[in-house]
Amino acid sequence: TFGVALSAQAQTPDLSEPPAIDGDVVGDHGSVTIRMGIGLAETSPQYLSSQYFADILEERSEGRITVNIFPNSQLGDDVQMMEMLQTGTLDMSYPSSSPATTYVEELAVFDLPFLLPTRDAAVAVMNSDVAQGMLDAFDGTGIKALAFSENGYRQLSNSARAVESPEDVAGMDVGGLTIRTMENPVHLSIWQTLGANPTPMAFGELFSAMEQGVVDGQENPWSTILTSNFHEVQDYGSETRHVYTPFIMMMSERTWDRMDPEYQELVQDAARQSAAYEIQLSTEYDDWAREQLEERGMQITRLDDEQIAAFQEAVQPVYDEWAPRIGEDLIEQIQGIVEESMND
Ligand code: TF8
Repeated sequence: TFGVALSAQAQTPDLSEPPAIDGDVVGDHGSVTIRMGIGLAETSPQYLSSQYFADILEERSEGRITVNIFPNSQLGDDVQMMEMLQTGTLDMSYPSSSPATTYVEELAVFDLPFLLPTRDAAVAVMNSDVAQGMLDAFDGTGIKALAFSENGYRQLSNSARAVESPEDVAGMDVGGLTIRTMENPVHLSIWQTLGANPTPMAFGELFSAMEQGVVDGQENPWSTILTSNFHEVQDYGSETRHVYTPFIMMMSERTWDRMDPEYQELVQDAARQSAAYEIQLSTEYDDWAREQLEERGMQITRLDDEQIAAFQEAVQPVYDEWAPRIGEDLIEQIQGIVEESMND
């Protein structure tokens, strides 16, 4: 049918080739096989950059280090896979920062709505010492956090109605939209504040929950909505850009500790390089994925500055509630980095 033919077509935009693999071949410290579980599909920037990560390790170890990638949440969702890293039953994963706040609370700063207005600002924050401090803060949790990349700007989708205002979310007479959120209290607070009925749920269960009408909608970047085929069960999208979510490349501390220091250095290096490539791919995907979704029949509402400002104002209580808990100093530091990047 037409639908199938269309989705079999261009599943990725005209993407940048991965940068050439440079750096010396490392010494022989034995064979290592790394099992890496990720949430998203084979067409996602998350998967494509993980493949690049695998290629770097393979080439620079002359085939001694192998990375096997398990996509589509087949080994578990973000929360479960992080627990598997802790127990050593999984070597690597690539969760969003939001469910990782149970390990490093400061990461919740990224969950504050409308904090990172541009991708350049977001990248500046992720490259900062403050962010490196958050990765280092995983020490002792059983998880070695290697690098930040991006999930991206989150957008609202649903099956009930076009949304252009907080009032449309709350639904006045008809009742609030039932929105699946990540397992993260700030996100819960955002959607409660907007008058929705938020339900935290594992990402892997989301498609069928939407298909069966258990929830009306969800929020994720356009690339994730497209590569997860959510348009098949979601008629409406709104370009809210309400939260920028990083991804974090992570390794089990047990796996890390078993590796020779030279291998560790290579893994850290490859993580940084593939994370940078992931951000590039994700950026390239963003507008393209929105267009693809429109072509596949999703009705997408663009919001002008005034409409965005209405959402921003409506979620102010989220700041009032969470800023003291996340830390005013930390938020100010982040805002400083944002301002600096905007002045560049
Ligand atoms: C979510 C996140 C996910 C990812 C990934 C699937 O909505 O945005 O897209 O963390 O693991 O749960």
